[in-house]
Amino acid sequence: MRQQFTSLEAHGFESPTTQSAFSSSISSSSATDRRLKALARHLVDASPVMDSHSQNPNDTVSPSPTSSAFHADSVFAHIVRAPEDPILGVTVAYNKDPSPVKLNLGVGAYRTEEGKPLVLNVVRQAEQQLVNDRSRVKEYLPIVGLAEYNKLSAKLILGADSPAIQENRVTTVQCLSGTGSLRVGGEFLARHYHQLTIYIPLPTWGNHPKVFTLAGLSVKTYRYYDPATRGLDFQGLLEDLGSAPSGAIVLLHACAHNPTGVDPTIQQWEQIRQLMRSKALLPFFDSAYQGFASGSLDADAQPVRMFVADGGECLVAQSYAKNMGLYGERVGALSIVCKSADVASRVESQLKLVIRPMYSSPPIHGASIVATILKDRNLYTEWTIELKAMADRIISMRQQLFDALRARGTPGDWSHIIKQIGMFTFTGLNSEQVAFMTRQYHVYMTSDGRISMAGLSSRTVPHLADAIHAAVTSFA
Ligand code: PLA
Repeated sequence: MRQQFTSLEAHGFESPTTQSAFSSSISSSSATDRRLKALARHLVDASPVMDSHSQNPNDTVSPSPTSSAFHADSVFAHIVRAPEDPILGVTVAYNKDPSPVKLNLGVGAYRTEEGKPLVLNVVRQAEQQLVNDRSRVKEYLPIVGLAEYNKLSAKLILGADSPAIQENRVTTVQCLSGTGSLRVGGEFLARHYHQLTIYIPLPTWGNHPKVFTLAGLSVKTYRYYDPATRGLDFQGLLEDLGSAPSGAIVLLHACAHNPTGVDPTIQQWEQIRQLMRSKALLPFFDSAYQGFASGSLDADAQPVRMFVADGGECLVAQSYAKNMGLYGERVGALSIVCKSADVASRVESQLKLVIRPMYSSPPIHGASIVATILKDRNLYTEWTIELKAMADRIISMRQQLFDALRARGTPGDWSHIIKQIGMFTFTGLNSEQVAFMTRQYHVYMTSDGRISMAGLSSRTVPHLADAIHAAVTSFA
């Protein structure tokens, strides 16, 4: 299988040469060595976009505390400027733009029809309850987080009637949102699992390769998206997973694949499951959008539940950033489904050794909000209604953008906008067209052509459609 790294490179990941040279040079080293080497390479690779400390021959200003001469003997003088993050850097650029028509469709953050961030009503209610409860204190949580939250989170993703939960063979630890859950899971696997290769879809969320490389795993890709059909490359996926070494870890997006918005059908998931189990590939689900794909928490958890129902083992990283709008609270969970309660409890004891030196224990506030909502029947029901409303608004944005492009007679088939699932549309626009849209129309999005539909509103759809139309007709 040929590895394809182009899109990973676009996300600031390493080139194929450095990747393979790196992989072979570290194949025999320990997990700690791997991590240190990965870190070293990561830092060296950061391309020097612009060295602010470089000597400028035209600089006529005399040395001052901010001039280069003054800094020449800094112990950090050799440090090169790192590039901005490919996703979060879009917001940095957006914030600097004074244009009144600017539009941020980079990061996947939900906005209302008025273009404002949304705090869910249920979250406000839960916070009020927490504030009113004078018995609540701010003591440290245990290393694994809030016990009640962990139980409820496992139930949410695996289902209330999950045999794995009833048999006590799931260990769940509260982590720092989805990213932290992936990182803790990655580090645990690097220390204790016999296969150090993780296969991630091509393309995938730009942070995946970085998280897993720094956790000490070797990252490889499997084919996922076919630009020609703008759909799933199912054959390619089966071939690549079919030729992966037995026991390899496979990262799967539970639903609403980022950035493509393309998910396997349930029948395809079943085939993936059979193939993976027959080769003992270890599933690591990233569930960052439960409820955002279909509007139903249960429907979106279906792929994960299929893998748990067969009695096999898997890992699941959950995030409440999007589905509860708790982005900045950093609330997530890592669950590891094991074969027995005994194994699960030993796994948990080792997870604690991963977490303690990393951040000791997780924060209390966000997890308390989630637990308050999940355990209260009324709040829970209200949450599902608010969640469905967010999912529906995103779906209506898809239709409106599609209609607007149709109305403009924009060349091309834009039906993928209404077919794709979740927060993002993978438009197919190239980096040149994206740069043009940002320059001329102040539309901010990632250079791979992904737009966050959740950042769009009825008011801004015409502006985006104008920008896309101009980009497509100017750069065929
Ligand atoms: N996994 C996937 C697939 C994601 O898309 C994201 C977030 C995460 C995990 C991590 O989210 P969390 O740590 O906040 O829970 N992706 C966003 C934001 C929404 C980002 O890049 O950090 C995105 O715009 O792609």
